[in-house]
Amino acid sequence: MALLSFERKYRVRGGTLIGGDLFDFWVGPFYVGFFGITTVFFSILGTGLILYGAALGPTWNIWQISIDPPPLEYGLALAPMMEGGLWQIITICAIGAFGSWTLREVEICRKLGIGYHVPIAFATAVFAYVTLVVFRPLLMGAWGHGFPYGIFTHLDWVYAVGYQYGNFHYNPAHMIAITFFFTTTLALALHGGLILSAVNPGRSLEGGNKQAEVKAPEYEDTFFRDIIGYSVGTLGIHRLGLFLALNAGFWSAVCIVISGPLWDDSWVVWWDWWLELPFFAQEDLVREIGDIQFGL
Ligand code: UQ2
Repeated sequence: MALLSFERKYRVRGGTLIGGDLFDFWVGPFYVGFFGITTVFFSILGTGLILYGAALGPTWNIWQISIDPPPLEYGLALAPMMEGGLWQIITICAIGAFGSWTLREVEICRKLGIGYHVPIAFATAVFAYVTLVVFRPLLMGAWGHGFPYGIFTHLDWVYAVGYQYGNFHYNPAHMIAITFFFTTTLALALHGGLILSAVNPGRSLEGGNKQAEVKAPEYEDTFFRDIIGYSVGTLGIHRLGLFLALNAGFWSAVCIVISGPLWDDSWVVWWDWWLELPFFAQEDLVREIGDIQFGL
């Protein structure tokens, strides 16, 4: 079915989560809905407040502009505007916009009668952000533990928090998250490469210099059976891809939320449980490895 006639078929009333028919319409190609309105509202308000904070701040240098969370002394209280209050309201706007966008995706899925995989994927990224600026600050008792909204200042924040826990690469959840990020890029590179190789196969072996015909999915399966004896399948690669990507975001949230609330020492030291295993617990060895860790 051509796209335009398909749009006529699916652009039907209903499927909304809130507001009934009130915002159930399209503007050009865009579905609006109640959550389209709230997305626009929170985005404009949040962006406006960032610009307001920048205007009151010391610099227009794009690299140095920063909207900072309140000092730790404010705990979980509301802070004055120029001492983190702006950051608090901007954070509410960001979560309002991301949440609205997620629910607008849900409404579109309901109209189309498709699964909720895309909003679930988006919500996982939102969850990682909310973990950084809400859940962890709540667990640690101060909004000041959120990260600042600035290009260089957020890098400085990651640097400072990373070294606060010794060497963040020793955080086991961080290790798992990184492994999922890398495996996601491996899977997407394999998948993108495989699809393009089948759709754009180049010149054929037998047909002289003739352009070869586009290949069917059997060829994709066969490539991987030939090379590693296994094909995960055309549906399977997408299940695998979604699984890998969701886990990358999820373990990122875990690795930061356990840093502080669950473990406030160096992540290097966390691995001492290994040295304390019965068959490994020899005091001289524990001391020796301890010395190596502290560079003695
Ligand atoms: C595959 C398949 C696809 C693919 C890819 C594979 C026909 C078009 C990429 C191969 C993927 C495998 C074997 C899994 C690799 C595992 C990890 C953890 C990266 O078989 O089916 O569909 O795109």
